[in-house]
Parts: sequence; C-alpha cells; structure tokens
Amino acid sequence: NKNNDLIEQPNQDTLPNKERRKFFGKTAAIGIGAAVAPMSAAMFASMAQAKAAEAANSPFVHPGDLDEYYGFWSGGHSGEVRIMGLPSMRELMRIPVFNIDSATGWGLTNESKRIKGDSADILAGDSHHPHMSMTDGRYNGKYVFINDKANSRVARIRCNVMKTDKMITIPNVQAIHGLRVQKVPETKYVICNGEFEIPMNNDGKATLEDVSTYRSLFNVIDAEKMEVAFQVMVDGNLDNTDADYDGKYFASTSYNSEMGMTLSEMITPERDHVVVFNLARCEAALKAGQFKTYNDNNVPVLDGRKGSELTRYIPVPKSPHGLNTSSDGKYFVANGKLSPTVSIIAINKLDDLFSDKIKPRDTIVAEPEVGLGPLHTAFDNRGNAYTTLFLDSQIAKWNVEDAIKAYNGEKVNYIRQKLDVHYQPGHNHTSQGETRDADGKWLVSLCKFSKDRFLPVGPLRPENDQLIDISGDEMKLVHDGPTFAEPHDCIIVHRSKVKPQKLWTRDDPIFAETLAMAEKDGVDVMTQSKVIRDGNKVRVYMTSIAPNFGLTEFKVKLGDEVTMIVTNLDMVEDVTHGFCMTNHGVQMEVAPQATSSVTFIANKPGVQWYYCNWFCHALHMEMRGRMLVEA
Ligand code: CUK
Ligand code: CUA
Repeated sequence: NKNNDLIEQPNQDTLPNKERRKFFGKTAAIGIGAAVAPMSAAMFASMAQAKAAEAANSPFVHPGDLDEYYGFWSGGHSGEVRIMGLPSMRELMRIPVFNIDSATGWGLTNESKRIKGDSADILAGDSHHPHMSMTDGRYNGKYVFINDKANSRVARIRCNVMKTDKMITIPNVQAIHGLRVQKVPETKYVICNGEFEIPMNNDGKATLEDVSTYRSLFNVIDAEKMEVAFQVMVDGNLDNTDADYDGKYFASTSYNSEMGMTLSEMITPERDHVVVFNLARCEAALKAGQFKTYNDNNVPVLDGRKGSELTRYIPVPKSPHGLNTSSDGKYFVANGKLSPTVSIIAINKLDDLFSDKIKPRDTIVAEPEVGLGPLHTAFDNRGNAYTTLFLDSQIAKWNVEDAIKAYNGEKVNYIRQKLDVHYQPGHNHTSQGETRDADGKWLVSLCKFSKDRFLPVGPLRPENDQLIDISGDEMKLVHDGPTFAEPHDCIIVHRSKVKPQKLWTRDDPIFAETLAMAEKDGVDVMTQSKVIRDGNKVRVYMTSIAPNFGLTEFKVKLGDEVTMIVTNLDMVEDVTHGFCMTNHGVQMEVAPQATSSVTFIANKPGVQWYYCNWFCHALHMEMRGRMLVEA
C-alpha cells in the first residue's frame, strides 16, 4: 500500500523499524525502494500539527513505534504474568507461571514440569506481586519474582528469555502474599509474607482449635539459588512488605495482630502493627544457630515475636494493607485500609528503635488522612505520593514533606489532588517508582471493577487498568485498559533496563536436561531425527525447520509412553514452531533454537497425525506427520 509507505517514511531512520523491516523480508524491501514519491507539504504539515497536538508526555504510541516502558503485570488468579507496553498499554506477551498454558505447553512440557518441581501437579495459582531484581536500588533487568498466594509458592522469571525458570513451594506457611526484593546493595534476597496463620507444626496432631500455636512467618529467599534462606516467626499475621534503600531493614504490615479466626475477630483491635525486620541481626542469629525447625523440614525458623532482638513492632491504625518505601529511601508508608490514614515511618529512626533509644511510635513522622480505604501508595521524583482509595474510587495525590509539617502542627494542606478512577482501585504503580529511578511520568491504577466503562460482556466483567499522566501538576487520566482477572500489582520498567534475547541460545539451562538425555541416547538434536526405543518407552527426536519436521512418520505400539523431543533449527527471529499430537491433549511451543519435549501415552490405535500449531510458513498447514500406532 503506497499510502502506508509514505506515512511510515519518517520512521525508517529509527533502528527498531529498520530492523523489523529487514525481517519482514522481500515485501518490505520492495516497499522501501518503491516509496520514492516525496511527501507533499500538506502531508508534512498535518503530521506536524498532529504531533504538536499530542502532550509532551504523550500516551500515543503510533503504529510501528515502540513503547518507552515494559510493564510487568501480575495475572492474579489466572496465575500468570503479563508484559505490557507503556504508555500504549498494549499487551505484549503472557508468561505462564502458576497456570497451565495451552499455547506454549507450560505445565505440559517436561521442561516446565521440571521447573515447577514439587508442585508440577498443581495447575492453578494466584499471582499478586511481580518485582524485578535490583542493583543499588535500580532495576537490573535480570529476574522478575512473583508469589502464588493460592499454593504458597514463589517463582522467578528470567528476563533474557521471559520464561519462568525456577519455582519453589515455601514450607511452614500458607498463602505467600506480599513479596518484594532486597533493593540495596543488590537483590540477594527475595522477601515475602506467609499470610494465613497455621499451627506450628501443622501435622494435624495438635488441637486444631487451639489458636495459640498458630503462627505466620516472614520468608527470606536466596534469589540466585531460589531456596529459603531463613524464616522469621512473628506475632500476628502478615500482609504486604517492602525493603529499604540501605540494605538494613524490611517492613511488613500485619492486619490481624490479634490472630482472630473470623472476620469480626480480625477487625476488633483498634491498632495493628508494622513489623520491621533487622537483616544483619537475622543473619547473625542464623549464623549462631539460634533457630528451630518445624514440620520435619530443615528450613531455619528464627523467633521474631514481640520482645525479640530481630524485630520491632510499630503500632498503626487497624488493618493496614500496602507497605511502600518512598523512592527517596526515607520512609516506609503503611496504608490504612480500614483507617483513612497512611502511617509514615522514618527509616532513619529505625537504628534508634532497634537500640531501644526511642519507642516504636516515635518512628512515625506523620499519619495524614488521605481518604477512604487507602490500599497502596506510589511515588514520583518530586516528593509526591499517590495513594489508591478503594472506597472512594480515587487516587489521592499528596505531598510527603507537607504531610510531615501538618503532623507537626503547621497549617499546610498536603493533599494536592484527588482524581476519580473507575472503579475501586487496589494497587497503583508509578514509572520506576519502587526504585531510585522514579521518574514521575506515569501512574497506573489497577481498578478492581470496570462496571460501565466497557461494552457489557456478561455478568463477569473485566478489570480496568487506567493510565494516568502524572508529569504535570495535575494528574490526567489518559487510558482505560480492560484486563482479565486479575492484575493485583504491576511494575513499570524503562526499556533501557531490559534486554531480551531474540533467539534461544543452545546452552540455555531450561532445556539442558533434555539435551543431556539426547546425548545419552547418542542423538545430535541439531542434525538428527531419530526414534529410540527403550522397553515400552519411546523417545522421538525430531528437528523442525520451516515448513518441515525431521520425521514425516514414526511407529509405536499401543500403550507406549512416547516422549517427543522437538528442536527448532530456524535461525530467523519469530519463526516459532509448535508440536501438537491430535487427540492426545499434547501441544507445545518450540521457539527458534529451542528444544522442547513432552511425554504422553499412545493410547489410541491407528493413524494419529501430529502438526505444527504455530503459524510459521506458507506451507504451515502441510507441516505435519503421522504417528502410526500398532495395536
Ligand atoms: S494485594 Cu491485591 S490489591 Cu495481594 Cu498487593 Cu493490595
Ligand atoms: Cu512450523 Cu507451523
């Protein structure tokens, strides 16, 4: 289309488009060559006008242009993580984590089952809090960690391939909820909260009605090894958490300090607390062997209950929820939920608190009233905080230093603006706002209800992820984004921090074990397609290069256990193949230069066709073959 070529012409100079053009191949090359007709003055003028009309911090990302930020969104009880482009709010990719995924075969392939490990049989999850690894308080683009509240798990996504590469079930706890990373000096630890209190031990032998043995644990995970380094037993349950910018303290909210078992019991006390954990003291206690183990596992559990040297309990109004560290590193902010306030804890007072020079409440430097139902707070780089008000369906923008002045009796209005959002926001997040690189450009409000904002789609509605421009004095709502159940939290990472590979490298650990098996079978998967029989186990090694599978047929016996090992030899970006064995519930993705494998029972006699289910070539439909099953 000539017109399109003309309109896109000014973009040809930008590298990403050039690269993409190359990869479109012939058609695009002809297109560029043919676009010799100069643009008319009128066309330039109208484009210039359109550009000028767009705000300085424009939410518009034109076709062919790339977003400035990666967003990592949790998928809630869909169990996944999603990659969004910001500010376009285009969904770029889904990363299956705790769920099973029909397209990629996550949860079906041998590689994904190995990564899921002891929970390979669990096919559901509830992911809430995605957070990227950091170096010196800045995103380092290496990993994104995510919790599974439903099955007490923590997983890691490796950002060079954007796939889940580790998953662990946390012992001694139920429902891993709040999760963050150590920010400084680097993400040595991932921290997360066990939310639901359970008996210690939870072996069914104690009197289960006796709640005095119920505990909630704070969990500290070695980020590289993905093993629990230690746990800390606390009083009360735990909800959300965050780390400081000094590498010294972690803080968690507790909404049920009284260990109530019913809703009314849980909201009785006037005050709950924030628990602050002293990392150096915890590590010293661990080294000194001052821990116990429970439930027949050997994970060290430190005692951080009231009176312990490892922790301090700071009373705050009842049922706090979100816990957010300000991007200047000065404050922990606990969000009131049932109280219209947020509690600001000065991090530079925590040394004195731990050396008992001051009382817990002396660390509170302000408790501003922000509105009804404050859940989470985000920060810009100009001293402002943005708190979601679940009940008011608003974002309250307030100034932190002014709130502190008001707490000290000065007559200042710390509230800058309240913006209606649609509706009932849970988390919000600013661009790079949980790091030193907070840039004060964008805020996302993850609204739990969309109600009338979209075409009705039946009783179940999408959520509404709203994009808000915060670069000026006033917050401006610029985009409504329907999303499927249920993003709880997100992070917004500048694209310069993330460098994904375009092809798999053959030495990737995700399929290393599969290649080791091939080597044992004497098969070079890059050059050979071969059937290895081992009793009633059959391993079928097969190459794929568009539009051919290395085998057009292979023979097995009814009841054989068949493992398909498919290697994609294509070196061309984006040419992913798939493997699907019809009528066997087996399918998987095989991206360029990857090896994937899946095991199933050949339980149907006769001819069973397999085919490539990722559209890869003009002859994609013909990319298929037969499994001949002899009865
Ligand atoms: S929680 Cu869902 S809105 Cu799991 Cu971070 Cu607050
Ligand atoms: Cu290979 Cu479709």
